[in-house]
Amino acid sequence: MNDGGQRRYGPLGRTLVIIPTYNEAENIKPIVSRVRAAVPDAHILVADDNSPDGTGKLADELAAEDDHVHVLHRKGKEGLGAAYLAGFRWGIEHDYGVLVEMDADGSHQPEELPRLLTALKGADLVLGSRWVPGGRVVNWPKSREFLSRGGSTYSRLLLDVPIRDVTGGFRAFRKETLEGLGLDEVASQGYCFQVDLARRAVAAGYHVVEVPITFVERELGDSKMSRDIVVEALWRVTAWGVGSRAGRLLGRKPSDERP
Ligand SMILES: Nc1nc2c(ncn2[C@@H]2O[C@H](COP(=O)(O)OP(=O)(O)O)[C@@H](O)[C@H]2O)c(=O)[nH]1
Ligand SMILES: [Mg+2]
Repeated sequence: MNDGGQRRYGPLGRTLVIIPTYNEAENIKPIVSRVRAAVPDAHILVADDNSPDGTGKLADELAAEDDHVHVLHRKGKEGLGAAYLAGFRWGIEHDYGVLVEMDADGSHQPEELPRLLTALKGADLVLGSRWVPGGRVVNWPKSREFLSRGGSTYSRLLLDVPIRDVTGGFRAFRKETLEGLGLDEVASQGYCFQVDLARRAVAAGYHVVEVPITFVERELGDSKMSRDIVVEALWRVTAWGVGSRAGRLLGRKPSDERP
């Protein structure tokens, strides 16, 4: 993370809020209307993995009556990461200047989006953060808070990323930032997708800013968090950390040996 102090940032361009969905039938209409009210100029892309509960069809109904709403129908459940990658590609192709990640379940409050977008005027990437001063979580079981804080701390230390909330999923990217992250090589499927993008942004020297948010646990529908997702995150983060440390050690060797 550089300080960004010397940089001049271009205008933001049009905003696309990408909302990945899998079985969010109770949540999709309320969340779309909250986004429309909070950021009326922004467009929304629902990236639905053929939800068995008909979320995709509900999204189609919203799109039919509102030209700011779009739907990307995907063939089946392939994880959050794959849905976002497809959404980013769609957004870049359609020439949006800002791409936002946001959950469908109300945990990320659309009313906080204007603050993220304001911060993006002086940054390459803005992260909504639960774990900076002013950030908080509401109604989260202690076990989830422990997992999230632990995952962030482990990732921060192992990957040397100076970010307090590395796993969060309420984020605003400039298009150019996404284009510089090497998205074609991203293999992460579940929530470690977020860690992967954060570490790539830091490694590429982008100016990353954390903005405090209030994360509210969902009231309707079920979490898709699973043991497999945690296991994937743990092994990938560990492999990245060990790999980059080993690389640095090997990289340093020739100069160490120089007389
Ligand atoms: N398209 C798609 N969306 C997903 C998938 N898994 C989770 N999501 C969505 O990602 C967001 C976050 O998931 P959620 O279950 O709320 O996770 P939690 O907040 O960590 O418990 C929600 O909008 C989900 O519907 C998936 O495999 N495909
Ligand atoms: Mg959630």
